Amino acid sequence: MKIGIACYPTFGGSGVLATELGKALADKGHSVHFITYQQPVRLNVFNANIFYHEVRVPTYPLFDYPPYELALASTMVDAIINHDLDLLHVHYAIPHASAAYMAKQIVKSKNGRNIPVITTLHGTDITLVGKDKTYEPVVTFSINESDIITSVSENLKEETYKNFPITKPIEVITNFVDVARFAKKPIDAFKKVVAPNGEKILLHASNFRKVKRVNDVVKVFAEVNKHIPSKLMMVGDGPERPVAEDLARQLGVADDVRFVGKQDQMEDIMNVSDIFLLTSEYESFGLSALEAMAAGAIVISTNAGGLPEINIDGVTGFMADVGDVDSMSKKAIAILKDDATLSKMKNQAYEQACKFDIQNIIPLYEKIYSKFCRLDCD
Ligand code: GMT
Repeated sequence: MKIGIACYPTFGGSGVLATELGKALADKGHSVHFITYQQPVRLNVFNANIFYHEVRVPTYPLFDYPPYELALASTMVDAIINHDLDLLHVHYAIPHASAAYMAKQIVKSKNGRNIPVITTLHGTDITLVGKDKTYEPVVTFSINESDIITSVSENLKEETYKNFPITKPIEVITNFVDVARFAKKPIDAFKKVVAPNGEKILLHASNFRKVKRVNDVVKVFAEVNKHIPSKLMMVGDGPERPVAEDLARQLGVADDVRFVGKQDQMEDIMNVSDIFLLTSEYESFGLSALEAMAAGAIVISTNAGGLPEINIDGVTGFMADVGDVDSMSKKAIAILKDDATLSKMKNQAYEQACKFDIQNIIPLYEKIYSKFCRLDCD
């Protein structure tokens, strides 16, 4: 089939997921057309089935706010008509679902075709930004106008019904991970650079926004570090990074914490890590935690949102209430002192990740797409 994918091109989970989905579909022979303002970060391969349509937003002195959504809708129309797309799959409702609605109406008026729109809800488009009164009417309308709505976890589906008057069914298709990519042998030389004396390695990766509570990550680590020779890798960037760096200095652990910024080779970093820390106030799913599990790290997380759907307390890691730094620290210290149980739980984390392997999830999207297969589509 010929599939248009609109997403954010950044390191955020929704963009990563959309890009990995597009790459996998292209590998299976579908033509995939990415429509976004920048080459997606995970679109790092050449594949003859992948096309990229850049959304350019011309500026004008009158525009304090250049109208990205209009440029996006126009680029969608161009891709749909000139590449004869079968459907449009948009990731993260804002502004992709409303732009898709506009594109659908324009295509209908131009050539009478009713292009199917699939909207995948990812998290903050519902739980944070979407329910803000400023956006809510447009978000509700455009979700309801989508031909199919999917969400990445059961929890997000519930949150959507709770916060928006959605009149259609929402299908849960969970996020996925390419286990074959993440489950590699750790690179010893890399491990030596991070932990030269065989220290345990803790890891956090995110966009360092408030919702991630990165200060809790640093606090947990500072406690662990008092009892266990250890290092903390902080991957990613965002508004809370300077605060977390300050806190690491205040707590006297700055020498054992590395803020390494945005990284492409997440699998290599995750492979050498023992514990992935995710202290978020909310996660619809927690894709980074799933990737860490596929790489063989256990997860210590909060029990917020959809995290209990992937992290099984006492099996693949541990969970605690949001803000319960004490409990997360104690669990981390206990498991890092017990190599046999740590190794067993790492295997269990890997097994759990396998249930979310890309090979199991892509066919679920293909099944949805096939509902819109035209006579000549393959
Ligand atoms: O806010 C973020 O963490 C980024 C955001 C995104 O859309 O880029 O992530 C959301 O979508 C991811 C992929 O589906 C989920 O794994 C994250 O849990 C979700 N983030 C939140 O719900 C906070």
